[in-house]
Amino acid sequence: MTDRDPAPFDVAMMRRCLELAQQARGQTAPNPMVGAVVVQDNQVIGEGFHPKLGEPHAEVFALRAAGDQAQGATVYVNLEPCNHFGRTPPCSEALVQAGVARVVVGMVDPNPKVAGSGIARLRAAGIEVTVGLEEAACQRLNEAFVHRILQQQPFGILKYAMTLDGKIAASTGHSAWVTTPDSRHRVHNLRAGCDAVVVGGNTVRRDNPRLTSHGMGHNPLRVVLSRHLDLPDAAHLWDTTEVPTLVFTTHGANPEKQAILETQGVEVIGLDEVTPAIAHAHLYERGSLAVLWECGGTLAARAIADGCIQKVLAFIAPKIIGGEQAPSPVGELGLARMTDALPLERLQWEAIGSDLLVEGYLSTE
Ligand code: AOF
Ligand code: ZN
Repeated sequence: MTDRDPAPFDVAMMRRCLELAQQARGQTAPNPMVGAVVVQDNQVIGEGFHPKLGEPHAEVFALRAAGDQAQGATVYVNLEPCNHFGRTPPCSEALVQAGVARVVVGMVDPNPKVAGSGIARLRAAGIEVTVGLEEAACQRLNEAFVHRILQQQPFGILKYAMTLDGKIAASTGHSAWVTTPDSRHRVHNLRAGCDAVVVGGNTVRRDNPRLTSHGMGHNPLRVVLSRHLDLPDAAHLWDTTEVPTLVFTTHGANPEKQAILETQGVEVIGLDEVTPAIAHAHLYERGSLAVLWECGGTLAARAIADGCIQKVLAFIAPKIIGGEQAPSPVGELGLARMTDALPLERLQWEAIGSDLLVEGYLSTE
């Protein structure tokens, strides 16, 4: 072990912070997921996480749990403690007041209101601060928050399921199911970590999906993009008793249909133009961090062209459906040469039963 290797105990405590943070997965938007642990003499004496917007931050819960014992303790937290009066007072001050001796931070908070000032405040008070422990895992956990804060856009994830020959449905349009129940379970779990899930009118008409997390946790807002509002009168998505649905359409596209949807509790927003970029801008205003695009190829191509997709999750099933007219995951992008193809970075491959999940990020270049 070199001097620069972090102590295994510190690593374990930071991983515990990440675990705690994820207890609020899908519920913190537009805030990040944060967990904190207070340790005295190698014993955990307080833990906490940020449960949702407007509630105290992770450090406050952890310090409360530790009480007076926090004096001289080490605090672990996956995101730099804030140093501003937002909806809550600064955590930096709470840490100073509690008299902690050391703070171990996973990553700097990219929020311009914080951006290193929390760390500086702690150091100015004589607290020893270590920054960047398990940084890659910390960045990944809050990748949507980081993207939102820096780009002022939600973080877009395109998810699709296709056969080995690259089709998302048969040429008849039939698509239930491409992948195994295990892969679909994984998608339900993915939805639980997202704030909104988006489809186009075609998906509603053809598949009548529910787009819920099927009891795996938080349910995202369900969003439909439909220029003409040529949607069915009855659909699973119009059952808004448990999960809300929002439809973006063109101003005055179909007032009768709009009334039918609204009486079922669906929110309908008329826009000058229905584009992925405009939908994303609205979802940003509503505080969304992660937006999951589960649409067909035409809309997926438009979302990519609009810069709405940062990450791709492709579930690939080992079967062949064939069909010249069978749809594929991404429609026309206007790319003429293979050298123009959009490369994915930071790839991960995972076998899920007989299916393969390929995950990667669209290059920001
Ligand atoms: C922390 N600990 O647990 C979280 C932090 O509106 P507020 O007061 O909740 O502040 C939100 C900002 O605080 C958010 O954008 C991010 O920069 C930081 N989140 N900071 O010290 C936490 N959730
Ligand atoms: Zn804070």
